[in-house]
Amino acid sequence: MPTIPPNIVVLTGAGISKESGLDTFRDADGIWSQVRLEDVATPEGFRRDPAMVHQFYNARRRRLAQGDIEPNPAHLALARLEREWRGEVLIVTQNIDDLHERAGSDNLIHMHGELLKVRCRQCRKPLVWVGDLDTGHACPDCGRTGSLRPHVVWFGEMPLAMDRINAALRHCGLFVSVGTSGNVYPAAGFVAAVRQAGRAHTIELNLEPSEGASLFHEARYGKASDLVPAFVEEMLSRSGNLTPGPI
Ligand code: BV8
Repeated sequence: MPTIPPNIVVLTGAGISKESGLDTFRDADGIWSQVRLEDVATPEGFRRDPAMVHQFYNARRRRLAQGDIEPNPAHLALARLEREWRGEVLIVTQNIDDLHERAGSDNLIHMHGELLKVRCRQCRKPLVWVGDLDTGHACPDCGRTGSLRPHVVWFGEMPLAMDRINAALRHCGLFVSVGTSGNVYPAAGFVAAVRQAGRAHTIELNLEPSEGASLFHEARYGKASDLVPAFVEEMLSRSGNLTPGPI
């Protein structure tokens, strides 16, 4: 009876995009050391000063569009794992950049939304938007002016596709966390949910121990662009006898 390879869920955070040139949030030079979360990543902040919030996301959209921002070997390795693994590989990313897509990943959920999309608060439809956004723009669908906002999940808002994510966590045989500090819920609670389901091996690949490090069966510390390609190579080289367990 051939071993059925387990389904894999990979949670990624800002750390996987750091070596592509994008800032993380909580590193010493991170985004939250430059602006207050309450001012730019909450509905209250947007209501208080929409122009400031648009400026914050416009700057990040412009940065992402710059030629030096490319998927790094970690993004590329996860896309390879999705292509070559015989079970399902689902990436759940907290990131709003498009580097997983540009690396070739298809089975991907942006649980905190996407920087290159906006949505109308009236007709709620997400729209691709690559340039600057401001309060003077009208919704291309309903025509209302000033009703467009970044298609991003702010603090106090429900992350996207949670039913699909929770089902995948319950049924996976391997949960991998890459480049996240484990500070933001519900993503930070995923490893506990997987452990509670009692089926999966869990591994953390990060620059340093996350807040939830003690909950993982296994951990490797270093740069994502080193750790992730090596991990994927090991997984694919042992694809014949796959059981969730120490890699
Ligand atoms: C919600 C917006 C409920 C987009 C973001 C308990 C349960 C549920 C909720 C809560 C709870 N406790 C508190 C809450 C509320 C809150 C929360 O978690 N607060 C925290 C601060 C305590 N959560 C929420 O509000 C969430 N919503 O729960 O809704 C609800 C229920 C019903 C109805 C309505 C609502 C929404 C959370 C989403 C908020 N939006 N971003 C944007 O602007 O980008 S969160 C923000 O943090 C980003 O999305 C980011 O991805 C995320 C997590 O950060 P990380 O990705 O981990 O980045 P960080 O910098 O922290 O860490 C980077 C790591 O990488 C580090 O460990 C570093 O060492 C490592 N690293 C660095 N370089 C490398 C590296 N690793 C490898 N290689 C390298 N080279």
